[in-house]
Amino acid sequence: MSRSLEEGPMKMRLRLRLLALTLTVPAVIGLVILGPGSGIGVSAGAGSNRPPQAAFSYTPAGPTINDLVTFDGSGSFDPDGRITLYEWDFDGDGDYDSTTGAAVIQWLYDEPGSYTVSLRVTDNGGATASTTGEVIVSPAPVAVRQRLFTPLAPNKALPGDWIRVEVEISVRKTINGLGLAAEPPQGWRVREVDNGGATFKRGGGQYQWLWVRGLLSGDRLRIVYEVRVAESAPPGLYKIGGQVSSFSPRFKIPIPKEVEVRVP
Ligand SMILES: [Ca+2]
Ligand SMILES: [Ca+2]
Repeated sequence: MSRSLEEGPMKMRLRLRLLALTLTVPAVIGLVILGPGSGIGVSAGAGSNRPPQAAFSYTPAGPTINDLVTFDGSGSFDPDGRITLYEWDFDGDGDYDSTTGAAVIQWLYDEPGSYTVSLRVTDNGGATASTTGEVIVSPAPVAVRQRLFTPLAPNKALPGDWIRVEVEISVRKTINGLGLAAEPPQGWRVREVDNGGATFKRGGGQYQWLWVRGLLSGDRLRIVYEVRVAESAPPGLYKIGGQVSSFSPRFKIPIPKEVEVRVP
C-alpha cells in the first residue's frame, strides 16, 4: 500500500513542518538511547559485513508543544564501515517519517503526549540496526484565562466606563522572564489594580507586567487591571487582547479573547 494514501491530515501537517537541518551538536543533550538493546532490527548484510549500532539523543529534554525538537543520530556507528542512511519514525506508528543521509534532524510536535521514536540506521554494506526512545511532549508551559467584568451585564459598557479585566496564569514548568502584555483597543486607558507580584510598565501605548523572579510549576498568578472605554468609541464590538511571553523557555501565547465588549 502507498504510504501517502494512509496519511491523515495531522501527519501531513507534521511532515510539512519537518525541517531537515544539519546542526552543530547542541550543548544540552537529552536522553541518550543506545541500540540495539531491545534486540530488534539487527540484520547481517552480505559477506562478513558487521552490523551497525543505532543510537540517538534529542534536545530539549522536556519539550513542550511547538518546540522544535532536535534529534541527533550521530552516536550511531558502524564498526567496519559507515552509516549511510538514517530513518526516523517520530510518532511510533511504524511508518518512517524521514529518510536522510544526515544524522541530525528536527521535528515539531503540535499535540502533547508520549511518543515512541524509532531510528533505523543502514551501513554501507546494507546491514541495519534500530533503536527506540520515548519523547514526552508537554502542553503549553502556561495556561491563561481572562475574564471581563463590565458595568452593564452582559459584556456591555458605555463610553467612559471602566471595565475590570482579570487574568489568571497557571504555570506548568519552570519559567524565567515571564511577561504579560495587555492590548486594549486603540485609545482605551489602562490602570493597574493588582499586579500579582509583577512590575507594571507602561509607555508608547504598551502595557506590560514583568515577573523578575523565576516561576515554578504550580504557581498561579492573578493580575487585575481596568480599561476605560474611550469617550469617542463608536458603537461596536471590542476585544481586549494581549499575550503572555517568556525568555526561558522562549514562547508567546496569545490571550484567548472569546469575550467581546459591546458598546451600544
Ligand atoms: Ca558494517
Ligand atoms: Ca511515523
